[in-house]
Amino acid sequence: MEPALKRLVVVSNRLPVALRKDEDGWKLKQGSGGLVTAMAPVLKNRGGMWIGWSGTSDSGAELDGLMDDFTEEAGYELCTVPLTEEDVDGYYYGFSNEIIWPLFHDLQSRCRFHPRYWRTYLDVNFKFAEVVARRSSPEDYIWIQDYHLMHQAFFLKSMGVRRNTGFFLHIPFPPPDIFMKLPWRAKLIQALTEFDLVGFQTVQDRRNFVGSLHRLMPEARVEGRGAVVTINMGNRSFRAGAFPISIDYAQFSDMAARPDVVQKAFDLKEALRHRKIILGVDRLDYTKGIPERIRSIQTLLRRYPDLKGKVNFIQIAVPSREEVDEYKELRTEIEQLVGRVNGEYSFPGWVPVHYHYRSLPHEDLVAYYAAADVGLVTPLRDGMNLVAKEYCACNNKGDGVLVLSEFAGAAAQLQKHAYLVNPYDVEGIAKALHRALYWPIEERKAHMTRLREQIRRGNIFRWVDSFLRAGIAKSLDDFPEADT
Ligand code: GDG
Repeated sequence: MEPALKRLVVVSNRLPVALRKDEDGWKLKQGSGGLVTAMAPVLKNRGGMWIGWSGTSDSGAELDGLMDDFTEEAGYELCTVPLTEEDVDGYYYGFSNEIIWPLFHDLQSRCRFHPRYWRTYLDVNFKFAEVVARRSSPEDYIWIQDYHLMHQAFFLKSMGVRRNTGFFLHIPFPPPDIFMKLPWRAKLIQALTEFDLVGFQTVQDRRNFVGSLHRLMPEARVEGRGAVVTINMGNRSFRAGAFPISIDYAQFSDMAARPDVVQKAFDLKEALRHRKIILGVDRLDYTKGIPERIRSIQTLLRRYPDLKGKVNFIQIAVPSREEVDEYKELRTEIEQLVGRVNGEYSFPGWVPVHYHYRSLPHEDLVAYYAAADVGLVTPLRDGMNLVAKEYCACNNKGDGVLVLSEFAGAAAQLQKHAYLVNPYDVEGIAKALHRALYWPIEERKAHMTRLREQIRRGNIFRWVDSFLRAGIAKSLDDFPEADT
């Protein structure tokens, strides 16, 4: 008989806290992302644990004390995996961000396939697995997050440690022709088959994974249909499924309705003289399609002179991986493009593009979402894209339009009621924007209402629940199908 699940152990590259050192010493703050919000209640109820890197190579009694205080307050334990600077360089900046990140986003020309990165990736995955083995017990459910830790089940098994393991990939899984470029493709795909459950954002990602699996491990047989399938490897089997991640809908929608946030949104509109607002919000990353988006705004103003002086495009770009050259170059490219469009079209009293290179406080971000007439979300490729869902959740008036890249995972779910565009097609985006800005209010409301309802139902709590159910269910009959 299988043991009953006692605790949930979440494993991710980073712990769900931010550490900062000032003149008085270390400070620790709980992270505020959707993942933390969704996991925290489950971890608390089950008395679980989160294992990850603290974000610093420093250690000592002061940091341990802060972690203990956190455990007491949050109701679940934090457990640090100590990493050296070399580890972080090869495993995080190297293998994860210079190989897997671009390759899995179909941008293989940006990959640097250094063998050293691969070796460090394995070493660090081994270090994580040692901590997981030591700090968990056989009844625990081990939920591993994302591409940094794809070898966890493999190493646990090689140590002879039996655990029920689930893995969720937050980024896309590429088509087989792209995956095959990876020099370590066979080892990596085999490592993924060692998990008991492998979760993807979309059915297409799962299909891509199965496609590569068939090429590299021809003995694999897929059984079943629907959101979760069983993959039989001859001597053992595992499950693979699509679990589209989401947001804490109520938290966003309620915040957008708060009087102080409504006031902030109004002040923003007032400052822009109640012109139409098109909004883009992204981490500054080359997968997000920001330069193409700015070019589409340039095309919009060139093609449709009626919009001059009547519309503003606001781009919020959150600094990310700033020490990496490619990200520095991207920042320069974006700033030059913004300068070019503003140089070409501004006149006294109107600057078309407003560009913020910083992270906004949560309330301010929600006010921007609430004020925007169009949410413009055009990644070249994206696992899901939470911004698309957050924009809709904050649009309490229900009259906004979501213009969404067909290559975002979110498009698989939201395609019926979002305006889908090809992020490389700047003229197509310009046309979509022009239409969106002139769309009759009844139609906008009809589509936005459906989008909001869909996101409200398929929220982050449902995501956690459906993944855990699939992970813990003994057979697929015990598992109600996820909404894809
Ligand atoms: C990865 C996958 C997948 C943005 N600006 C500010 C701010 N944000 C927050 C947003 C949103 C988050 O950052 C970005 O999430 P995305 O999903 O859009 O993108 P990634 O960071 O690339 O996430 C992605 C996701 O994992 C989850 O599985 O959807 O495909 O790439 O939540 O709100 N937050 C604050 N100020 C800002 O200025 N406070």
